[in-house]
Amino acid sequence: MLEKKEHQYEKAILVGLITQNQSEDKLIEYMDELEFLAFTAGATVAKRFTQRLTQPDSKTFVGKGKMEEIRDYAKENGIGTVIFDDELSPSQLKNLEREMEVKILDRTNLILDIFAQRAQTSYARTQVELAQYQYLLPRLTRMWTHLERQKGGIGMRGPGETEIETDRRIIRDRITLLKEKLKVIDKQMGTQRNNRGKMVRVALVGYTNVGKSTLMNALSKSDVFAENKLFATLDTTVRKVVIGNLPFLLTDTVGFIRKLPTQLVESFKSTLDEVREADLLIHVVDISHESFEDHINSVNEILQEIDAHQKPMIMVFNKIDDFSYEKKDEDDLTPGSNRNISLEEWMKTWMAKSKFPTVFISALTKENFVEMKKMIYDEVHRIHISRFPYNDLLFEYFEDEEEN
Ligand SMILES: Nc1nc2c(ncn2[C@@H]2O[C@H](COP(=O)(O)OP(=O)(O)OP(=O)(O)O)[C@@H](O)[C@H]2O)c(=O)[nH]1
Ligand SMILES: [Mg+2]
Repeated sequence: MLEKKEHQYEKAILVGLITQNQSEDKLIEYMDELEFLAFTAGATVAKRFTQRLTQPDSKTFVGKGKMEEIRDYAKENGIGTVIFDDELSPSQLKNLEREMEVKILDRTNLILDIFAQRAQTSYARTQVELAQYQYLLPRLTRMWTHLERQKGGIGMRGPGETEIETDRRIIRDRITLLKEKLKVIDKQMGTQRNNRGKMVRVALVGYTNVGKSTLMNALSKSDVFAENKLFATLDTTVRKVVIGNLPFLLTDTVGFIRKLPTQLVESFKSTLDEVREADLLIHVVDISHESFEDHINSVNEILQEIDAHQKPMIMVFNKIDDFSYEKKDEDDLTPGSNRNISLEEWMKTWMAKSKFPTVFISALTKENFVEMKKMIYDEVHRIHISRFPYNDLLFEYFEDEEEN
């Protein structure tokens, strides 16, 4: 395996398109996210290239002139990695590698690489490896002939690097094997979940980096890994939490992202089963992020994809301590942005709009925790008594001394 030393970041160029379906504002936002992904994977961004096209070029994604401009810039500045903000087709990837003679990555590849770096347990590693092979299979023709694979780094970890001569058959066999291995683990996990009995199960869901693990730690007084990078959590943690005297199980799991590679959704089936089988979802949102409403939509889309969109839900808007507001002058005629809306206005809007109980908190300073806990208690209690109708009198809500 190629080890990358800590703090040894590789220099990269980002490339994105302004198209009919993707405005300039959106592109900037997506490129910011791509840069964060690149940083998480271990790259620093030297320059961004953008181009206005009706649609991506079928051969080279960007136009020929733009491609040459990027190639020359990379050459002059000794940059070996170019990252495209979309999934490239196998032929686009092949053409770009041939023409540009640098390592070409796309969004999917980058996310897969982060997952590969972060996978801790053999279970997570198996799931990621399967997703990587599935990504690799249709792209095998590119094979890294002119690109010495010794270069290593992002996108070169995992299956691709072991043997250059790997052929489709070997990969197919490997995929079959991994699928069988996962089936066995899935079964074990299923049994484990069944053994947890009938306790109400609550799952934290949300976009990556919104504060799910931080909230999990705060609620369960446990110590789940949280940090300011994307996909800090890949494995699922389940903790017993008690509010008042009502116990339930709380699950923290992988965060979602716009355009989550389908290979990953498929491979992480069992991880996502935790969400699918939960009785209640706590949808955590980072309200300090300018695109938080897009994030909500992406999460809802993925919930729909895994058939978990009809569950009871609580909306938790997190990071209110970090919310920034830019008041706009009344005679300023430029169009407003999310930043020109105050927290109070957002609260009013979302309280009115949301079909679900909604609360605004800070997992860091624990602001509004009492309110949030009461909300969770009420929902869990409702589910609990529907399951154990005779048990109702056993439970009562009281506030935790610590929080007051
Ligand atoms: N200012 C502020 N920062 C927060 C709050 N909650 C979490 N954070 C920070 O946000 C970052 C991400 O937090 P995590 O808990 O790792 O987020 P996550 O949703 O579990 O992220 P993934 O596992 O990567 O999907 C960390 O740097 C946290 O310290 C909050 O209420 N306020
Ligand atoms: Mg996490």
